[in-house]
Amino acid sequence: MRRLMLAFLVAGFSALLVGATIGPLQALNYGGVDAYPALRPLLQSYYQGLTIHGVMNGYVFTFFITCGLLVYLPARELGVTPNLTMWRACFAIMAVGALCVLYAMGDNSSSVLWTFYPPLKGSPFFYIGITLLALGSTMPLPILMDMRRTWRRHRPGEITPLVTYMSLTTMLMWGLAGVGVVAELVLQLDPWSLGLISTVDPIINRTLFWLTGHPIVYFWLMPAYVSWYGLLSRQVGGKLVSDPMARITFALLMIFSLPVGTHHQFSDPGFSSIWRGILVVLTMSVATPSLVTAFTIGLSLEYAGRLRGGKGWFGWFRALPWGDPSVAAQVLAAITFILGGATGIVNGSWQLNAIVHNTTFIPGHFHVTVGSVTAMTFMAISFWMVPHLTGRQLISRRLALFSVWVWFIGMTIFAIGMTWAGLYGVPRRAWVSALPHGTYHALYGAASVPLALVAIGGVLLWVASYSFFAVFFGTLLFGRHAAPPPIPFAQSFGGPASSTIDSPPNPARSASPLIRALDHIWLLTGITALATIAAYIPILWPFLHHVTRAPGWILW
Ligand code: HAS
Ligand code: HEM
Ligand code: CU
Repeated sequence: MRRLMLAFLVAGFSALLVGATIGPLQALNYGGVDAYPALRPLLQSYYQGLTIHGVMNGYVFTFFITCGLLVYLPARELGVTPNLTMWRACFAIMAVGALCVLYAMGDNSSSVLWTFYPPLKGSPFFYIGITLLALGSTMPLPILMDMRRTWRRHRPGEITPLVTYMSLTTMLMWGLAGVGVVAELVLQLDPWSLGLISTVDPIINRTLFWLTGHPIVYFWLMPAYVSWYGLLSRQVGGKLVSDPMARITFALLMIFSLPVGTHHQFSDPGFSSIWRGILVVLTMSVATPSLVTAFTIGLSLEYAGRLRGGKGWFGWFRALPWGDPSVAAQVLAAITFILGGATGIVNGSWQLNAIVHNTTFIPGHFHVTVGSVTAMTFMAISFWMVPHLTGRQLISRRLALFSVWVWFIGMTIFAIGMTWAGLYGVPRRAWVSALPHGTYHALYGAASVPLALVAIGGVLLWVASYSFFAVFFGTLLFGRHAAPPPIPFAQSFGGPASSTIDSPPNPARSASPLIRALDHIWLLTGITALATIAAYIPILWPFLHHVTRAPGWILW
């Protein structure tokens, strides 16, 4: 089990190594530096690089880490062995998928970006690879259900332990969400790329993509929350201040993630403005559990800081164990999410969306969500998990600390630059540095300060990521042997004491009726499915009655 978990970690971070090598080139592009001519024949175009960056970071890195973590942690929490054959199959299917997409992106046949909007047309290897990645990434769901069933047989009537509950709701959400992109791929893009059908409908496919493409951002976020709620409070020396709040957060994230996908399509034609208004309300609803998280995690940190002797308004914050790179990474990640959340709320407000859509404001937003919260929390996890799995000590805590601080500073400068430049109308996904010098300045001169920040942030991120990889791979290869640390499962107020399969019975004493109701995962599944159907029928209906038939385009 440990070796398999380690394989997931190594595969995930290897993908990040590729993605994080390319990212700064894109930041330099916005700063007016065109590195791409020098990179031929490795990369033929900016868009080939951008596709590799988005796919490796957004799909391969996140999927591998999450599919490892959300099986390993519950297995340890419950004291139940997961179905190892299925877990291995999950790894193998995703690995084959990742190799297929790498091949398709590498031979410059599929520069379709991470959203692969048709009518842009890539090679069959690309779409089949993504199909495998998507299917593989849902496999932890049956593994988790099976482990929970075994655990329940031994502990009838008890409430699911917290980490398992959070992992299960995450995977259930993702299993339901996957229907959109799998339908898009299996019914349209796979047969289209294989030449079995000649045209596809771009708008229906975009809608199916975002049915999965919005929930994917919570599939990136929720595993980080698993660590914040389930482990961080222990790592800082305190307790989670509310177990029920964690459960409510996950249940709400599960229910609200799916119906809001079309907030990525405010600028698309063809569906009613009433629905656009409803989407704004739904989007604000999906932000609510994160606001709850801000308070619950904030208070848990404060509680620990005061236990450690912190006094006054901010003393608790300084008293946190900042010398622990895993803690520093997660708290710094949480701070960046304040900007990430605020920009998300701007995006979700229909009228403001019209100003920021398709500008660099959007990548600005998501690098202080997935690029910081998810990436830094996963790094944080690796800092205790690699020693836990291998029995090797981190080669350097100082370098680990350095890497997360520089990542934090670099990502913040980068994101401020991107969001600010976006307000000047600088487009995203644009190879602006290839423009003649005068044209670049004529078009984007007004945004020169923010664009310089983007480039500076990018360079800092190179330093940060290579420092991190030195620690990660260095520890795997050269770390000194030491006793492996245990998993820092947190205790919490207001929840059932967590219980492994063989610990003494633990009657679910204090669980409120609400928490008991939330433990009925089929109820949550039903509500989510109904809300999603209700949200999507009125949007898809007009599209299905005005089908367009587009042949493929290859623009690179
Ligand atoms: Fe987003 C576009 C709306 C969250 C990722 N988003 C994107 C894209 C990505 C992405 C990748 O409505 C672009 C896709 C593409 O390529 O086109 N997003 C939101 C909203 C939220 C949100 C309302 N996004 C995320 C997360 C992501 C992510 C999370 C990845 C992990 N987003 C949008 C919209 C668009 C969009 C529109 C489409 C834009 C367009 O036009 O294309 C919310 O969930 C955010 C809620 C978050 C909060 C913050 C809570 C703060 C916390 C930290 C507390 C701090 C502590 C530290 C505890 C309300 C939890 C204590 C220390 C102290 C010092 C106090
Ligand atoms: C896009 C830079 C890390 C996910 C971009 C863009 C830039 C960038 C400048 C926008 C390109 C454009 O719109 O033309 C960086 C830098 C990083 C980094 C400097 C530091 C190493 C990450 C991480 C993730 C990520 C860690 C996710 C885990 C994405 C995605 C896109 C993107 C999904 C969208 C690609 C698209 O528009 O098709 N990145 N990034 N990036 N980045 Fe990053
Ligand atoms: Cu979204």
